[in-house]
Amino acid sequence: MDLSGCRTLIVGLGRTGVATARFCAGKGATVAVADEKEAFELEDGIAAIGDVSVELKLGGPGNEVLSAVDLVIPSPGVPPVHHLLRAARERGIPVMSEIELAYRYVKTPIIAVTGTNGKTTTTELIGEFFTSWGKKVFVGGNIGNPLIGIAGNDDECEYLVVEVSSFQLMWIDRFRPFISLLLNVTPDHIDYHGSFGEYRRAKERIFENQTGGDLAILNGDDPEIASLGGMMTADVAWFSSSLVVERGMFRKGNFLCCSMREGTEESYPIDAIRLRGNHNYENIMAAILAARRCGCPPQAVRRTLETFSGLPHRIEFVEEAKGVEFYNDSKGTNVDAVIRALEAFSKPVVLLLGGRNKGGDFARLAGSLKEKARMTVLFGEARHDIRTMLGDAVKTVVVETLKEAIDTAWSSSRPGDAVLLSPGCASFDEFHNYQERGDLFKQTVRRLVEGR
Ligand code: UMA
Repeated sequence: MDLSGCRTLIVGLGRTGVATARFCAGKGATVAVADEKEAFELEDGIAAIGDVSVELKLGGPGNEVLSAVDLVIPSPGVPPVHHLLRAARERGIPVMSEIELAYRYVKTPIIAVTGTNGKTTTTELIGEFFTSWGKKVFVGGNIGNPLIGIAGNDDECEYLVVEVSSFQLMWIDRFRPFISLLLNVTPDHIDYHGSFGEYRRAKERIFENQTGGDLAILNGDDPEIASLGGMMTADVAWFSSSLVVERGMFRKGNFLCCSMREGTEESYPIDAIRLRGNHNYENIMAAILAARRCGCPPQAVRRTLETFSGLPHRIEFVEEAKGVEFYNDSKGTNVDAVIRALEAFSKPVVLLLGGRNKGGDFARLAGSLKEKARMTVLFGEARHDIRTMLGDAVKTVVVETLKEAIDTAWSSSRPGDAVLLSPGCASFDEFHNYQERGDLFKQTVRRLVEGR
């Protein structure tokens, strides 16, 4: 693809927009960036653009900005119904996501991971397997460092391991990972996609350009994903925590077993794995399948599993005080993530839930709450809606902010409890992102504990 002289319009000046603008300008394109925010709200983005020649169209420009444009590149957070994207399609102007553009320039094989939950852990774990094997890898994508940042400079990498979101997959055309992983699909981002069906269809696009010799790694426990198996053009490997699978990985007692190579026994004892929880064993099996397909030796896999302790903001242990343990799962931004987090606990949980709802059905939590939670503390914009959806499933206290929720949880908890922030909602009502929310949780808990 030749961008030289191409008149590009990038929509959104966040991390993706900045990296894409710099890339396109470097390839000789004429670059404009549109954003609904004003300059004073975009200081970081404008500073990161630096001295690269970019025309800024800020404050929510109208469709006139499309008048001399050859290519539109939306940031992931820009919904498909956005007026600029609609108008571009009506005018026949190509719309392409950043991962599609990056794909046109990379030479290194791509391993792409998607799913509603677990994609960051799985992506990082695959990266760790390769590092332990002594390979040079790029690990990025939706994690925070966009793929476009390495595009054209990937000569030294042996693999590119990227987390991809439904938002990014919406706008692909030829994007073809040589290994694609779909971990699970449960309702999320309905506000963006319009329906669960559309969200699923976007996720499934990760396989659409794969051919024989490529590998699709699928969750055998998810009936909807399982039904995709017969439609794949790529080779298929399965992972399952409930079934024995012929080609893939499965859980047998205290072992994760691999049945990829006929006649060989390959298993990984769960006792030697640092990560905990069934959801993590699923992520691990999917990651092992990807790494082993590339030839990563079992010794490198085992070494990594013994030390890899997970990521910040994913069921992250924070502190223990007066017999109460505090866990930060700020990345748990949908109902299914909360259910998975609760599954990881055997002690009574005081659950902090709330923020900005993305269309989640919190009534689905009732069963898990009855089984696992002593009480819930609801906070943020969605607190009253969640209260209504939960009914009387569990004892509930409603407060306004996350800080108040932490105070309430601390004063209501008993020795032997776990206080868990797994909000099931986006953070944007109170914070810039889930990291900021998780950091505030950790700081506040540590202060409380110091002042005990
Ligand atoms: N904007 C508009 N109009 C809109 C929407 C947004 O102008 O209608 C502007 C905003 O004013 C802002 C910019 O677009 O200035 C933000 O763009 P963005 O929301 O796409 O954010 P980025 O900073 O580019 O971050 C994106 C991903 N964000 C989303 O998918 C919402 C980041 O994933 C990703 O790490 C980053 O690219 C690098 O690839 C975050 C995320 O929450 C972590 N992802 C979701 C998830 O994991 O569930 C999908």
